[in-house]
Amino acid sequence: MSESGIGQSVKRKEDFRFITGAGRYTDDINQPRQTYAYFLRSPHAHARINDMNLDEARAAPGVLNIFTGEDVAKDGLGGLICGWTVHSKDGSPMKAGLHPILALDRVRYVGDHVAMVVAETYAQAKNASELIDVDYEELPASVVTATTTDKGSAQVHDEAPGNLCYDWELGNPAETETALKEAAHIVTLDLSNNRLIPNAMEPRAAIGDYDKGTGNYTLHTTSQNPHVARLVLSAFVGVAPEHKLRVIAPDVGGGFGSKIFIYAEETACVWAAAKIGRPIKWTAERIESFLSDAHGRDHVSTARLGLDPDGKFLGLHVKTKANLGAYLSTFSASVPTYLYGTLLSGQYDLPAIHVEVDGVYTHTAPVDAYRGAGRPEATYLIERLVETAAREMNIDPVDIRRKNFIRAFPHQTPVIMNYDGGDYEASLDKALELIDYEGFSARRTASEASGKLRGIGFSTYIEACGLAPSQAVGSLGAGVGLWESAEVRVNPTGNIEVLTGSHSHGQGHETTFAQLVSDRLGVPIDDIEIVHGDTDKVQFGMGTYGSRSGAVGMSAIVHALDKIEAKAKKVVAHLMEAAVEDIRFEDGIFSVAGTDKTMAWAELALAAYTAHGFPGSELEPGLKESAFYDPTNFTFPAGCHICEVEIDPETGVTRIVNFVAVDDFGTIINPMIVEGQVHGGIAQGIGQALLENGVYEPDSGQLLTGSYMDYTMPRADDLPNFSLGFTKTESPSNPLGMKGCGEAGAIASPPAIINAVTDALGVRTIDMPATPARVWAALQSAKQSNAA
Ligand code: MCN
Repeated sequence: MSESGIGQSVKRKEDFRFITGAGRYTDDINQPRQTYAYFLRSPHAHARINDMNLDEARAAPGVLNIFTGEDVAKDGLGGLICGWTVHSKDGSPMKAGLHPILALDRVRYVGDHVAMVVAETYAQAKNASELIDVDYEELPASVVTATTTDKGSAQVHDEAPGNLCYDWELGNPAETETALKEAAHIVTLDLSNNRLIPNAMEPRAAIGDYDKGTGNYTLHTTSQNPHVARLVLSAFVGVAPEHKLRVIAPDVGGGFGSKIFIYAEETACVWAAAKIGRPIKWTAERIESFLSDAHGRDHVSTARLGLDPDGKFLGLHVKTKANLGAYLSTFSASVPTYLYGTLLSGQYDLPAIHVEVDGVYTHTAPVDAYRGAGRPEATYLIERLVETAAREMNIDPVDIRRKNFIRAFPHQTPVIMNYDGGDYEASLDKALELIDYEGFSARRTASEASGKLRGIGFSTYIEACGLAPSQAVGSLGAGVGLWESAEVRVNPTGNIEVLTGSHSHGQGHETTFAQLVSDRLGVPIDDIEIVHGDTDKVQFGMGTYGSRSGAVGMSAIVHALDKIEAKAKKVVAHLMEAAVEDIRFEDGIFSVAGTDKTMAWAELALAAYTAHGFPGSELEPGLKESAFYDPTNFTFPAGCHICEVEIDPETGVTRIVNFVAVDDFGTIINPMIVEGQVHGGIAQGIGQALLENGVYEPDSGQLLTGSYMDYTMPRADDLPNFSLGFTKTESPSNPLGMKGCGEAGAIASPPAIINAVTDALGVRTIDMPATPARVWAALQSAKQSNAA
């Protein structure tokens, strides 16, 4: 096996530039004659704009122009779109109000874009914005997920009466009700899934540029999917024709979903650059990221799980209200529906499921995909129910899972997904061994002796990722198919450029993708360049989200490599005067079967380009192939996370003392990178379970957690050492047998943590984040009810 091939923990090629400060992020780029934009944002959650006086601001030093929603409308630009259409129970499409680039007559959340000031310097633009006199007429706001559809709540969009965007359902209501009626035991839980604010290290940024001579626009932006951004900006918003717009997403410092979406700021920068006749740069201040990056989660649910007397699951009913915020962001409609309801079967043979979701508008920032998107919400719900059922029925949480695991594949769930393979027992067994489950009661006794409460919690999760199968996603409402593309260019000197439609913003594609090519062609990893993130260089591609770049992006490369190898063999056969069927290729060397004739990779590459034709054959010169890959199914990573906590009853502080994660990601290309992905995901899961919470003041709609002083990001000392393990069942839906790993940690870990906390406290449930204050309060009320 090659030292840099598949399965090797190759150090990340990209890290040299990142750790030496040589990365080139959007904010590092400066254009000649560059100007700066500042966006004046709404201080109100809901207000009518009666008038806006720009005179004083326009006269301020350095100001070049100020744009408002009226200017955008005058140019005939469309609003921002949602690329996924969800239908209500009655078959009607979701109700989407206009999502203007700059506000027209109304603002709908604190942070909504009111005007764009362009000036010579950023400070001048910001100072001038303070001189804009906006006559706001404040209106009542509807902020709270649970009550926004109540009668009399303030309306967010006239088009969506009662703030209902859609009422969607999936599964079989009658079968589920019958199953629940027949159940010997029903567990009912009211659960909320807290609002999260993404917080990538690099805030969003954009530089719009326009070349008068050619009529070409260029947008540098912090995007996870530059081609999709170009498509939306050209076909839907109408900023520029697609072939006249180049979108470049250079190094991007993390996205976690929040940089999939097409936002107002980048749209405005590229549009206004033509008006100013100079490049316009904007970089978000951290407070702007808090206010206007699309947030994640924010569900309230009631769920009922019915079981027979032995603890076998019979039916599940879920009713969820999902907060979509003030406007539909690019993928928002799909998150609480097809990325959520379809995973509610978990790892279990659950005969009947019915899920109903109300997607609701509120006067808060838009809510969209954030690491995991939909699947963490589903996993949280089902894993909390399962653990609670085990406790209520006095069954060991491990046994109740074993009793209900799916064991035969393919398995058709009642909620669309067809699981193609897996071995849930294997990951559970390995996790139990790693956590030393048998030793838990002794550890609990030891904790008690030192005045601490110890608890253990499980999460046997499954997710669907490798978001792609175009036919499947199309039938569920996606506006575009989600395949991926690749082009492999072999240069005459034998080194290789791979152009991929995937986008790396922390996942290490420059390394793992090169490992794949190195493994296949026997070319050293340093002779392989992964090119991505520039619509002028790379063919149309769909970008990175839904843990798809391995399973889908790399599979496209495999298909292009198949074609490269086939063509190379033809060239070798011609040059060696042998039959193509007799050409062998191994470790970068071609040979002719039954002879000692060989040809090295570099010789072949040179010959492919320098040959003066291939007389007597129809071969074309050159060695460059491309492929578009569209898988037949999602991939289904699954595994078992177990968390052990120790709680100080005096302070309510929870410490994670043991965390085990055993995951099945099929074939693993780079174990070190995969472990890093799992670590990052668990860190975010711990953040959600114990620390992070996006909170709006319920009446005024002010974001109370708009900075790191109030929004508690997990830090190193909040995290334990993770103990990781892997099991392997190859995915049958892609040629590498890979399953995505990028979101698993964030999906699996929150219920394991909350199951551990509730176990330690002996309470039925506690809301995320389980902060010391909440834990302490839960203990006090448990004490009071015990005393009563
Ligand atoms: N990989 C592997 N073997 C596997 C699966 C993956 O070696 N069986 C490697 C891949 O080649 C890739 C990495 O692991 O280098 C992640 O692959 P994959 O699971 O396919 O996920 P994507 O590359 O599509 O990345 C998206 C995913 C998502 S959806 C979010 S959100 C997220 C995540 O990745 N955002 C991230 N991880 C992130 N990591 C960083 N640092 N920054 C983000 O914004």
